Amino acid sequence: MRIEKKQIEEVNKRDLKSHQDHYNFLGAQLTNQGHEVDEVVKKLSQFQVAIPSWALGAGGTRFARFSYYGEPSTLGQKLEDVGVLHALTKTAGAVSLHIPWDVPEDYKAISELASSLDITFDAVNSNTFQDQLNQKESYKYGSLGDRSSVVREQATAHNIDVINIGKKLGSKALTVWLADGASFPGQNNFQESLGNTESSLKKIYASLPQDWKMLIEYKPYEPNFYSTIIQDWGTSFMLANACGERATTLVDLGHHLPNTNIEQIVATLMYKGKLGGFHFNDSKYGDDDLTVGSIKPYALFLIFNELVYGMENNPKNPELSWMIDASHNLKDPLEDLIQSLDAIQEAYAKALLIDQKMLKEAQKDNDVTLCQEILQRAYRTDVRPLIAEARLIQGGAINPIKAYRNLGIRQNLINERGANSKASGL
Ligand SMILES: [Mn+2]
Repeated sequence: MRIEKKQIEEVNKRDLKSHQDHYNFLGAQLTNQGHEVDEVVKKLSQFQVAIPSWALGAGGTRFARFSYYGEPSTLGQKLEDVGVLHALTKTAGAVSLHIPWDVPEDYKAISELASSLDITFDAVNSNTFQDQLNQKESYKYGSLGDRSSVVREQATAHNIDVINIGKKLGSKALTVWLADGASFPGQNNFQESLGNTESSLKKIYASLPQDWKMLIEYKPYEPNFYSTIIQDWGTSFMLANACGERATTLVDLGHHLPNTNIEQIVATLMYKGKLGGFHFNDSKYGDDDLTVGSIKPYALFLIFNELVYGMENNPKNPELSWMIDASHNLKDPLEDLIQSLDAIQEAYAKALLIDQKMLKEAQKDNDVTLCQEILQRAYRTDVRPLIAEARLIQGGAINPIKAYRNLGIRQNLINERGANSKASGL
């Protein structure tokens, strides 16, 4: 399955006039307000977000998994799906692999396929939250933080294997997320668990290539419900500092307790040059893994405000790894990912429209009302023509969901792969 450029051009024809009218109107307005519209569009077209290999099939809940037809069942098919997303949106130019679900059989073939689709390999993810077939030690009670040194060694060796696999594909980062924790008080000794985790991470870090980052993800609860060893940004930050310069914190939007001020966490980490990666999704109650921007788009905008400020003003922070980390139970996974990519671009575009100079002045004058007005003026701008323009100039679709449907992509995938094909993963 591969979308040809002329197929997209054909679909775009129908919307071209209307798009141009909207874009010209908005462009003139923004130019009058002092914005450099071409610059904003250029930034939008450069912003690439990695698609995780596990988001291409239907996810599940604790209760059931309802599969989606025509899911990719091989790594090659997963890359083709990312290729579809990238062809339509031009913002999904990377894939994030999960090991052991995505170990390539033929590295050369996989690398060639990825580059023919204009896709690079972003962070590789290790997995010590479940046991693999024929695995010697079980992760039932822990992995990198387990009280048994044999379990810790196995989990450490797995992470080093993942680095070696990523090296062969040109990846430059390892993401570590641990399920380690306790479901009941008294189950673990907190200080011992944290110490074990720290020393395991240091051993992995020692095997990290010089041009790689290690991304340490945190999460307050689940699958353990009483405590998680790396429960918050502070713990992740502390562990990253203990490991070294190339170890950083990864913020996953769903990994916070309700109402946490995530934008402030972003600012704090960037101030210290320690925000290394970002996982996009949305949530109402917990780690719900819903479509980006579907529940709290204003919070996403405020987060992007801090990201944009940090990227433009703080050279101390490393370049970030961006990824969508979502799961789909009801929607076509590819449609869901297109919606997420769109929401990310929308929040980014709006953040780029905040008049930083005027905001600084208003802050200096303690004009709180004006500060809020400046943010909300940017937020209330309908930026969709800018995003469509960014896609269009790169050969993408003006309206990717519409193009996806008009081109009958899912039906094509079902014809190719069959109705019953299933994606590996959760
Ligand atoms: Mn995540």
